[in-house]
Amino acid sequence: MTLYHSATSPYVRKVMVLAHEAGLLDRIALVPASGTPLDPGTVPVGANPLGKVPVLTRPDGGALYDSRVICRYLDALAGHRFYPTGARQWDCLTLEATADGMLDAALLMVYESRLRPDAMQMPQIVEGHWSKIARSLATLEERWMAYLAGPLCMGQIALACALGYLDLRHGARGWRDMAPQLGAWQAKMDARDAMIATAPPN
Ligand SMILES: N[C@@H](CCC(=O)N[C@@H](CS)C(=O)NCC(=O)O)C(=O)O
Repeated sequence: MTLYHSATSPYVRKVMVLAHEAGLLDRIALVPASGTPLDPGTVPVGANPLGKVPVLTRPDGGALYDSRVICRYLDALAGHRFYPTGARQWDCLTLEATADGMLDAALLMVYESRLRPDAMQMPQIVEGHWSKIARSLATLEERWMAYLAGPLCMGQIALACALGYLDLRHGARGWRDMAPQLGAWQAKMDARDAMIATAPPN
């Protein structure tokens, strides 16, 4: 399999952390790729018309995107270990959706400030995106700590990657002050080999 990869993409990181945890790394070749909404750059748009990474091409030639689909595929290859069934199933999927939504908002904040010329900046949009993240942090802190204390699942991996991306791009916002229990959970996640091996460059 070939994974179109960017070392700073938190969506790629989700895939890489899962591949580490599932023992699938030696089956995946990495190809650097990156783009923005203004220019798909080196992202293979023939494989993913949305022009985003990650993209995974399979041995039979079919391409998979986005990160949630790729992670489901890798989990199936690994024997269905990271998406629980039974009572935890819907919580895991909701947690992954929450983490991905936080990531979407965090990435759009970056695009707003980096891609829009100064004269077209609209701080309200950036703050609106941050509100989504802040509400998610509050909800996770209030209601999700018991779930997060349970066995590792893809929702937890996605959340750890989302919080890592907040540190990378929005560290000045001080998310740990808003969610100290989550901060302690993240510290444990960050100590895992898979998280250390996939930490984004500064
Ligand atoms: N929902 C997608 C989001 C992927 C995504 O936004 N990737 C960013 C890199 S972090 C990208 O390639 N952006 C280019 C663009 O938006 O055109 C997923 O989960 O894979």
